[in-house]
Amino acid sequence: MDSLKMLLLKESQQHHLSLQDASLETWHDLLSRVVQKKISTNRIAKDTYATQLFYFSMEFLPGRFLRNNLDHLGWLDQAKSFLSTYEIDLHDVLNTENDPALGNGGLGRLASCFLDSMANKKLRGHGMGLLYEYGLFKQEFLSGRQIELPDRWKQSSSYEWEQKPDAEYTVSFWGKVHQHNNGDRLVFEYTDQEQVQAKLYSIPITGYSQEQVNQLYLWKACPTEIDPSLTAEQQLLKRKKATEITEFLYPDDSTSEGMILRLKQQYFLVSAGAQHLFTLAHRHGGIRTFFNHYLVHINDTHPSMIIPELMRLFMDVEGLGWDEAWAIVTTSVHYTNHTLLAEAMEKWPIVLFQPLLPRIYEIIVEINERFCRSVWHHHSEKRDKISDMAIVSYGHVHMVHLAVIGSNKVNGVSTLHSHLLQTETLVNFAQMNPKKFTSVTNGITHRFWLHRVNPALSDLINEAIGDTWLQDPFELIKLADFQTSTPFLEELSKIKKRNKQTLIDTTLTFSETKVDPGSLFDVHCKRLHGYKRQLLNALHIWHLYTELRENPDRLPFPRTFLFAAKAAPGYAFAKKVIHYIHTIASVINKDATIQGKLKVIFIENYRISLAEQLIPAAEVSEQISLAGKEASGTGNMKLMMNGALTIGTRDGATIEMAEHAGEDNMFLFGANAADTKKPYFSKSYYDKDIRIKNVLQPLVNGTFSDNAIYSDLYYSLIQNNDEYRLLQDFSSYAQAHKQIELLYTDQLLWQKKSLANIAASGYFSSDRAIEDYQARVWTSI
Ligand code: 26V
Repeated sequence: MDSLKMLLLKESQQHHLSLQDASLETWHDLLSRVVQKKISTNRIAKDTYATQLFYFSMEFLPGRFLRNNLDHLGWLDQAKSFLSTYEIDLHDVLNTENDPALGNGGLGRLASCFLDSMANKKLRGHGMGLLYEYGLFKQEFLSGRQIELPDRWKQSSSYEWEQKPDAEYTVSFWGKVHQHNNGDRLVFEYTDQEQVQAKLYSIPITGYSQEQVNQLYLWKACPTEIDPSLTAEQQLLKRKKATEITEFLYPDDSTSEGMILRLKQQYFLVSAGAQHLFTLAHRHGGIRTFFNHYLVHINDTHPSMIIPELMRLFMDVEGLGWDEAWAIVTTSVHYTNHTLLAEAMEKWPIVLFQPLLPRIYEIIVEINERFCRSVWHHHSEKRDKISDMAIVSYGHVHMVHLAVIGSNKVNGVSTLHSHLLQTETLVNFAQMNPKKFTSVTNGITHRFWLHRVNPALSDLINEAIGDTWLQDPFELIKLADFQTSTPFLEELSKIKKRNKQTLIDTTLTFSETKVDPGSLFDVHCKRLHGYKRQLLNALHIWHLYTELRENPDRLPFPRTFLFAAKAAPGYAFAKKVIHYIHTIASVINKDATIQGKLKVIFIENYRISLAEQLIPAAEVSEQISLAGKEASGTGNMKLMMNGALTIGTRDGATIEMAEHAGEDNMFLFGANAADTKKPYFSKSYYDKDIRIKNVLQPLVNGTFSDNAIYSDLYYSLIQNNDEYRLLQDFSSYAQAHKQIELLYTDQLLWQKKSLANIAASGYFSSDRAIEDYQARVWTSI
């Protein structure tokens, strides 16, 4: 077998590259190409006809590829040593790779963690998404304000996406549907349609064994063939209308044009994907046995039009009757819900939907009518609920209802979230068909989020319990035996210190603020959203600051609060919170009277490669959403796995983390989900707690600026009755922080609790989540 060195030399000769003066990017390209070739030869050898799962998602956040693949091929050490003969550091080469930021947050990263676990568990499971030209925006701060810059992630160093020339499909929008009888079957014809070409790209997803190489399939929208009858201007317009479909992730949908573009994206993904599955089905035994060969999973409601699109293909193209088509679709499709927030429940105005997707709309109307009729006849107890459960009602198409009605299984992503889904949000559906609903608590790939991002900790674990945990994360529980071993706990502490220093040297060097590596690192990293309550953290920091101004000795050690978060471009409140955090940071960080006891840093441009640095350095993990709002959270698991102690509410998967690690190894506080149903009057908390008054007054009394720059934050909390109940939890949050401070002075006990968290984190591996999906949802693979 050729060594990596031989392959690199061969490849460089073929491309006439001189390795002596190759740039880091050139090295990256070269390594990528060799790795790709190696993986594709493995792939050909392993193809089988077993059932395949297609995981449809608008988001994927795979992180950088090259490092993962070198590791999986067992080539990391060879690469390091070969490059060092040219005085090149492999790290520098790997760092040139841009993150494919084809996602927004937890939803996208979950999809990528699942792909990793499926490949490692040798399941045939592929991703199906869109190849966005621009990733999620690049965030910069200008005078404390977020500005959004385009993320041209493909333009510089990137991993090569392979185009599949035999997979091209036409996706059609608008136009008129004409149907007529041709003998015994209906024939559909369309006129005046706008057509777009879908081209397929893919990247292999590997696991350690190399026995199963899966694919992340991404579609790119291109114009169909040039029509010579069009003027140059018309051709340009045609090109724009096609390419804009896969230009951006989540284009602004505050206008009708924006909504149409979103709908086009969603339909484009499912139509191209479904046509591809039909092509594969025809190759492998025909479409009538579709469900023996293919499973479709929809990641949230964005791809739920796969249901009417499959119906269209089965009926209009293949000539199946409704009942047979419906039976196949509702056997093959499964749906995961990822949020209960009303604002994220997708619904589209019929006036936009119907003209854009006329045939899909017809099919949805038929699904809806059949569903409503069956409720009327078979669930008479729900007759008065029909309009609330309908897909088409109140002038809108309700995508959650479509997804539920057309899926075989529906699941939430934590025990609490699934419970709320079944007892509140989707209660009528769950009562009618309880067996359809299940729960699968999310998970994260421990190979990436522990072994890869925290190699020192991974080595320590290997020394202690061997390396079988890499394939069986439940093995991590064996670490609990080391809770009484002082040398082990001291080693754990040293690793955390080194990770903190690395973060300081790599990421925080760009900050003007000097951070003490001996300070307690408290990390709040996730999307910026009202319900995630970054503002609660910030208000508490201001409270801590006022205490320190009175008595800097109140804290025996310094604390550093680190934030990293992107706000949706149109979300004014979230952007204001970013600005507020910058403002308090600038006051606190330069105030000499507090003797450096407190530092606040907002790190720019949160993304996977930053999370890789930040999470291993965290000592405290902020999981402080309003109970009942965070469906699961996955950052909570990543931080736990890296030994951070959680300060958190009883929300999402944090509840289950406490069950596994023990409540006394966490700092739980605040109202629970049931409490949040009780009446609430924020002003009463303001009136009775002087600390709250003291932190809120500066928002409006000119402390930070002459104009009322933060009055909107103030009004949201007082006049608008504090939708996310920050004031209700302020006191218990402050109390939990006091407990953190107390515990941190006993380093051995701190490390013991940290180890308890790492040991209990195996349950939160996506390997376990995938096993649960196999047992409860995808029972045929
Ligand atoms: C909804 C919308 C609606 C309008 C604008 C753009 C947009 C983008 C994404 C979404 C779906 C949000 C769903 C989501 O990301 N949920 C998160 O899923 C994670 C994985 O299950 C979970 O850990 C988080 O708790 C949950 O917030």
